[in-house]
Amino acid sequence: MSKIILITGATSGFGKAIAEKFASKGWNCIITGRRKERLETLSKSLLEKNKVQVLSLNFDVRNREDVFTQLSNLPSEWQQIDILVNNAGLALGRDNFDEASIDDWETMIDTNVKGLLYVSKAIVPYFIKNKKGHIINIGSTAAKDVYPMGNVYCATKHAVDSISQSQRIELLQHKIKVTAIHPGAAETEFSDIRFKGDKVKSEAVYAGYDALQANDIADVAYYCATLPMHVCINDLVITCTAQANSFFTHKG
Ligand code: NDP
Ligand code: 8X3
Repeated sequence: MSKIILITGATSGFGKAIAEKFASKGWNCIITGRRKERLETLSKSLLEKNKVQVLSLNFDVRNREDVFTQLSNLPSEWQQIDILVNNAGLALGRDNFDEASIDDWETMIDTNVKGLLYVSKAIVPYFIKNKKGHIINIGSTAAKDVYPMGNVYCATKHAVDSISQSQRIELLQHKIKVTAIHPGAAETEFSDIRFKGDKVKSEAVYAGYDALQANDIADVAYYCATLPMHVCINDLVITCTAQANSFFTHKG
């Protein structure tokens, strides 16, 4: 029987690449995001290319009621879910603490932390009932280092790191694996969103070196997801070769 993966934020970047990777290996995919048209396009392409089943769910992870309405009563054939990838997330702004926008802070906290908690809480009951499951949380190098003008984005990713650790401790009794993948700078729509469409700023982030690509993260997620039952990658930091950590990237 085909395995099932649910990916939040599958309309772009890592989430889309993860859906494409797993579908190419025959996994049935539950894809989610706010942009309905993109979900429909991705769903069509996954079906055409891979002959897998796709369930497309359109919701905002910040909306607690919608998360539980959409996820708590999955059609029975989708309830044997194997993997949850908590990927939906964003950075907004790169400003000093005194100048940063409180609205941006709230959006990051609501999406990266509370959204991840809501989705996990809605899916874990299936894992417990099925006596199997694997949560893959997408953190960041910003979960490991705090960099200047990263304030609340870094805080949300530190929260993802600590939530991953506590999920691992508390869900172990149910045979649920928890993996946190912490990527460094990767060329997706991330910086376009962070800099609110300012192309000069977003393109500068990836200039002068070979940044990670979304497919690199999809490959790593697939590796983590397909290890034997008795093996779990708990915490994994991945950067492009040119990047040592949040502070040091060798350009040129
Ligand atoms: P993208 O902007 O390309 O993709 C972000 C995805 O998150 C989109 O599919 C978007 O879907 C979804 N999303 C954002 N907000 C919400 C929301 N409120 N509800 C539902 N879905 C939402 O960025 P990446 O692929 O790069 O980012 C994916 C994850 O990886 C994020 O958690 C990010 O913090 C993390 N990360 C990114 C790095 C990078 O350098 N790119 C490095 C380290 C970590 P939609 O807008 O349709 O809802
Ligand atoms: C995204 C990578 O360096 O912008 O999490 O924090 S970084």
